[in-house]
Amino acid sequence: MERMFQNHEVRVSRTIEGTWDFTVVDEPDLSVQAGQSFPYRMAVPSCWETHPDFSTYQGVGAYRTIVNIRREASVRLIFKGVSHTAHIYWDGVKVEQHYNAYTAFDVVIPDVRPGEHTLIVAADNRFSEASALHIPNDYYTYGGIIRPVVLEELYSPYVRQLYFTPEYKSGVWSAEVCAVVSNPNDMERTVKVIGTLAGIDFSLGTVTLAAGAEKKLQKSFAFPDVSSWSPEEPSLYQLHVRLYEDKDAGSSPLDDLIERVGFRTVTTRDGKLQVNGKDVVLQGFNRHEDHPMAGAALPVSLMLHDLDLMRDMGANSVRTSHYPNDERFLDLCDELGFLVWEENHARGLSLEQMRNPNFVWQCEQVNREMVEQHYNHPSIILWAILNECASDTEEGREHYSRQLGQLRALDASRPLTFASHHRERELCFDLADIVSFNLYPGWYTDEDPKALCEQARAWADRAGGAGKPMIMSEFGGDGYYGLRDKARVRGTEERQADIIEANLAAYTSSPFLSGMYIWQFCDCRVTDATGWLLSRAGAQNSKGIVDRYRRPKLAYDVVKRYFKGSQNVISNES
Ligand code: ADA
Repeated sequence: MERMFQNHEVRVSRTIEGTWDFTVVDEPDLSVQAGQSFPYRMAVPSCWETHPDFSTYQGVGAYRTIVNIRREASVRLIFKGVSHTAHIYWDGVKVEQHYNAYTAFDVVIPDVRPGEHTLIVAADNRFSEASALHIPNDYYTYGGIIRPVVLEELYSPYVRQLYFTPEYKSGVWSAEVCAVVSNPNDMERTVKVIGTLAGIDFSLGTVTLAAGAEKKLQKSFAFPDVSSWSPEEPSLYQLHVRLYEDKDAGSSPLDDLIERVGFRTVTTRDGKLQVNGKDVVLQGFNRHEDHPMAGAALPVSLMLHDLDLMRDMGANSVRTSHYPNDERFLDLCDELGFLVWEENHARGLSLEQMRNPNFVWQCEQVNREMVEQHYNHPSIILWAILNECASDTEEGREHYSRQLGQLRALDASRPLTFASHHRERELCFDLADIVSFNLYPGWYTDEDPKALCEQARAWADRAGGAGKPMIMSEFGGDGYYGLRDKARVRGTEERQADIIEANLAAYTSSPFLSGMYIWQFCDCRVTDATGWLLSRAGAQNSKGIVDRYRRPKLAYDVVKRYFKGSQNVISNES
C-alpha cells in the first residue's frame, strides 16, 4: 500500500509489492543480470535482515521482478526507500542510482513497449567514504527495498508534484496551490490544469510543454468554508488536480494526482510556538523506525500501533529521529492529529565526518527530497537538520547556515530547528527559529533537570537564541526490559522510571518550554561495532519507554501521568 489514501482516479498506477527474486552479489554492477541466479525470495518492501540467512548481512543485495506493461507508455518507477544506495536496472540497462535510505526517488523510462520487462534493484548498505550519512551509529542501517515501489504508466503529460500552502487572513482560509506538470513525450503538448478542493473547482491555467519539459503553475484561492486542521480536530481535504487536452472542452482527463491536505498555520511569537495562532507545548517521543520483526520496514499496522501507544501515554507529538520517515507514518500522523518534528538524516557527525567530500551534496539532496516529498503533511510543523553535529565550530556553522538557508528557500511556512548537545559552546542558535537541547540529566550527568533546563535557557539567550521558543529535544536513560531491582540501580526499569519522572516533573512545570521529547519511544537496534557503540549492551539503545517488541517498561505509566497531566494517578504496575 502506497499511501493511506488513493492517489489517482485516472493515472494507471500500482504498487509492485509481494516477493521478488533475491541474491547477494559482490558489487552492484551489471553483472547481476548476466546469467545471475536468484536463489531466494524476498518480500518487498522489507529489510533483508528479517530473512534468517541475512540477519547481519552488510553488502549488496539484488532484487529481480518481472513487470507487465499493457500498452506502450512511459513507465515511471517510484522507489519510496531503498537502503541505503540503490542501483536500478530496466531490461539490463542501468537507469538510476540514488543515495539515502529514507527519501524517495523516481525514474521515467520513455517509450516502453507492451509486454514483460525485467526490473532489477541492487541495494547496497555498506559503510564507506561514499556514504557520509549512513555510518556506524546508534541506530541500524538495514538493507534492501524497505519502502513501497510504485509503477505508473504515463500516456500524456502528468502532474509530478503538488504543493499546498495554507494561509489564514481576516478570518478566512486561502491556499496557494502549485502543480508541477511534466511532459515525458517526444512532442510538444498543451494541457489545461484544473483542480478541486472542498467542493470548489479552480483552474491553474493552460500550459504548453516541449518534449521532456516540466513547468510549475501556481495560484491562490479562497476556501471560505473549510475547517482548520488541529490536533483536536484533524480535518483533512482531498486536493485533486487533473490535466485535460487543451482543445477538447468536454474530454475526459488525461492524468490526475490527489494529495491530502489540511488548513493550519505554524508560527513562533513571544518565545512560544503556535499552531493556528494558539500556543502549543509539544509532548512526545523521539522514535526510530525499528522493530525486531520488521527492521525499518514497519507495516502500517505496526506504525499505527506505535502511535496508539504514544497517544495512550498522552503524547501529542513525535520527532522522526534521525531521518525523514515513511510517508504512510506521516499520513497516520495527519489523520490522528499528531504534531511532527521531521528532520534530515544525520546523527552525531564530528567535524571530521562532516568533511567527508560527499557530505554537502548528500545532505542537500536529503533536505530537498524531504521537503518536496513531505511538504503537504499538515502534521509536520517544523523541519530540523543535523542532530548533534559540529555546530560548536565555525566550520560546522557554515554547514548549518547553508542547510537552514536551503530549507527556508524550499519552505518558508514552517519554523526550523536543530537539536544541540553543545550547551554553552553552541554557535548556531541565531540561525534557527527554535532552540533545542539534547541533555541527559540523571543519566550522562547527575545535574538537576530543572536547574539545567533553566541554565540552558540562559545559554540560549546569550548565544543568539533570546526570544526564541525552546524545546528539550532529548532526555532519558537506559532501562533494560525486565531488569528490576529494589536498589533501583542504573539500567533497571526502576532507575529509568526515576530519571523520566525527574525530567518530566521539571519540564512540564517550566512555562518557558514549548516542547519536550523523551529519548526514546522504543528500544532500537544499533550497529554492532567497537568504540563507543560497545557501551550498547545487546547492540541496542535501551532508552525506550517500550522495548523493541513494544512491551511497556515501568516508565510507561510515569510518562502517562505527566503527559496526561494527572500526576496523582496510581500506577497499575506498582
Ligand atoms: C544522543 C543522540 C541519540 C542517542 C542518545 C543516547 O543525544 O541524539 O541518537 O544516541 O544520545 O542514547 O545517548
